[in-house]
Amino acid sequence: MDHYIGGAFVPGDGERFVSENPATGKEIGAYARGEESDVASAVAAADDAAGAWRERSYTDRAEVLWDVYDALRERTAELGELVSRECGKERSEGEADIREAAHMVEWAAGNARHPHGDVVPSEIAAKDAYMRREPRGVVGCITPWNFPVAIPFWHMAVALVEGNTVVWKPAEQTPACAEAVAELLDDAGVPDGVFNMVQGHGDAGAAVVDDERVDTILFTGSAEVGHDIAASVAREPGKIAACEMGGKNAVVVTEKADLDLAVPAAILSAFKTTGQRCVSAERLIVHRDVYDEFRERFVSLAADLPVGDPLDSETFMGPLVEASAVEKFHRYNDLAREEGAEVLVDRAELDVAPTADGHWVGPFVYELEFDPEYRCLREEVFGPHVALIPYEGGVERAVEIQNATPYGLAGSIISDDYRQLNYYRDHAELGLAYANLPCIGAEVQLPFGGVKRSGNGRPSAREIIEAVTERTAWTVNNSRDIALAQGLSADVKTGSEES
Ligand code: UN1
Repeated sequence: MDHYIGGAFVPGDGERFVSENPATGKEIGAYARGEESDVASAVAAADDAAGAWRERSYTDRAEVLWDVYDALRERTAELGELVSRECGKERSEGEADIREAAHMVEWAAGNARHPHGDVVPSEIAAKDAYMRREPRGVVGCITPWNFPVAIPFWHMAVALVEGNTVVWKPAEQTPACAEAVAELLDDAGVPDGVFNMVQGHGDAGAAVVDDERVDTILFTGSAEVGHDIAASVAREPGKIAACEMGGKNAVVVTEKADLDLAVPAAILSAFKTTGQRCVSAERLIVHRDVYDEFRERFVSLAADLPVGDPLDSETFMGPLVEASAVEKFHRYNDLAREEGAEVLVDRAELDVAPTADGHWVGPFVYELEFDPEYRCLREEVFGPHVALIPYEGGVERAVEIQNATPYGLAGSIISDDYRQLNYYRDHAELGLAYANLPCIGAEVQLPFGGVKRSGNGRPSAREIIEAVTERTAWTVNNSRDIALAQGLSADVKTGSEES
């Protein structure tokens, strides 16, 4: 079935689109493209359900999610396999997607028994001052294909527990995963209209963004789309958007790095998920003193990483998600060559493709002296395309190179020197920073998002609460007299007739 609206799976009458396994080209399912009218029905259902849902207690709302949590835990292997089949991530990553979803649901539902808001002192002893959170209303969630179960729950779990109703437009590459998520919420007994899902493409997402009954937009995806959303939301008074977008992330390897740690950290950062995480590293900034050894070890691993069937336990990298991703990857590899790269590993066209119809590519690794003008060092490719950039001098220079992109999502420094770590901590422009680790693998209890072109707001975990709630500042007087703050006189002066 296509969409999930008002508590029921409903067929759409829009043009149909097909989801294909990126490793085999085989069809997984066909779904109706959501149209403006489908989005309008979903928003109407969410709007109707909002009043009753917000009246329930936090723990009551969380109850629905605990059933989802149990199902995610029980069905990790099965749902993880669906993720691997539909988006091409290797098996452990497919399962990690489900685990991350379960962690987010656990965090959000557990929150129902944690303090919400703050009690603050008042200037006046007889006054109580505190903040209360209220749901914003209808939350529109627009999510990417690369974490097709985890990221929807980043958005929706918190939004629902906080008392909002949801209209979700999943990625067009992963409709089968979206349907599985909708089934989980349906099985858990989410009340009709509280959760709605409309399959489809960017036009359906735009209809969610533009609907005036939608109060908050949560978006994780590309910078182009995120900036359009932020711009259109800014024109609508009262509506807000939290967007988390791409990156041109880097791992810095200083002359004080332990290369036994640096090399695997760089491999994982660049090639896990075939480079298709928003936090994947496409730049390795390596001190000249350790450069030759690092390059040799990195290149020999990259040249040999097993690329193949995501469901085969020997596989490190699955395919890219779709043909346009392969085309973009080749385009940026060509651009790197044009900009003067010395190519160190080129497995872009694999010698033996694991299947005839998959979107197969292998690692593309090159060396390039830093120049802030090079587009291949500034723009996101979203694939296994990585530059080795040697640097000389102190960690200050490495950080200058790290910051020389319009993005500021994730980054990592590999160093045993605490002064270098501290300099990086204080000067690298990042939303997610790592020391002696890959720059992937954030946990849900941390805020997730970036600075600069990478995002405004953090559409995940703790920080989502800010986007899906209003805070009402309450001041309550416990006296029969009125005393005002700032020494303001509370005297009500009498009229001038007597004088
Ligand atoms: C993304 O790449 O879009 O930090 C999200 C990580 C994961 C989430 C990645 N927990 O790598």
